[in-house]
Amino acid sequence: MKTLAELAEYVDEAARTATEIPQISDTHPLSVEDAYAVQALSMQRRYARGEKRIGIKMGLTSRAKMIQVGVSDVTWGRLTDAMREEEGGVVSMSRFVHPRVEPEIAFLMKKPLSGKVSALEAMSAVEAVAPALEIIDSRYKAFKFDVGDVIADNSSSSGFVVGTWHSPEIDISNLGMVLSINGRPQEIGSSAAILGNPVRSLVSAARMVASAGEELKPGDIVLAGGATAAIPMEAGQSVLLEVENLGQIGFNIG
Ligand code: OOG
Ligand code: MG
Repeated sequence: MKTLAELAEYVDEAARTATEIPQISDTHPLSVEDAYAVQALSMQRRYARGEKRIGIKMGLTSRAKMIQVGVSDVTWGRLTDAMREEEGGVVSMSRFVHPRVEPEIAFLMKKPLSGKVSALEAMSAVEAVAPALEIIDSRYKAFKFDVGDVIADNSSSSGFVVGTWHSPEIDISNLGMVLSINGRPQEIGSSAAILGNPVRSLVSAARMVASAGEELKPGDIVLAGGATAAIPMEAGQSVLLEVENLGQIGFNIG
C-alpha cells in the first residue's frame, strides 16, 4: 500500500515532468476525502518549489464536461502562478502531456469568501469577471480517470489565460461563448451551461474550500468550469474564445 504522501509525490512528479502515469485507482482506489488529501499534499510540494497559490478552479460544473470525461461530481483544484499563461501569447506544448483547452468564466475576489453563502453574498465578494481559457492536462494515460484520480491530480489543472476584467454588474448568467481553433468555431455554448449560472459555481467553490479549512481570499481568481467539452491542443493552432459582453481572448500553441 502506498501512503497518501507517496501518492502525492507520484502525481506531482507526473505533473512536474509532464509524464503520463497509470491511474491511481488501478491499484489504490481513493475515497473523495483521501483524494483531496493527496491533492493538498501534492500542492504543498509545488509551494515548496516556490509556486504561489493564486486561486482555485472548479471542475465538471457542466453536463458537457461530465459527459466528456465520464465523471459526474463537481470537483475543485488549486491554481498557481506557474500555471498562468499570457493572453495573446504562445503556449508551449512542451510542459504538457496531452493538453485540452476549454471556455470558462473567471471571477476575481475582492473579499474573503468561504462556507455556505448565497449567490448574492458570493457576488458581493467579487471584484470583477472575465472570459477565461483553461488548459487541462490529466496526467493519466488516455485522459482516463475516476473521481478520486482526477481530484488527486488537482482536477487536471495545468494552465489558464484570463482576459480583461469587467464589472461584476454585468449579468453573466447566460452569455454566448464561441471557442474557435484556427478561426473555425469548434464549440459553441453559453455560460448558463455552468451549473445554470456560473455564480453557482462560485457558491460551490466557497463551500468546497471551507471543507478543506481554506477560504477564497481577496485577489484570488476562481475559474467556474468549462461551459463546453474541451478540445485537444496541437502545436500550430490558434485558440480564440469570444464571450458575449466580455470580449475575446486567445493564444497560439507552439
Ligand atoms: C477534469 C477537470 C474539469 C472543468 O472545467 O470542468 C474541468 C478534466 O476534464 O480533466 O476543468
Ligand atoms: Mg476547467
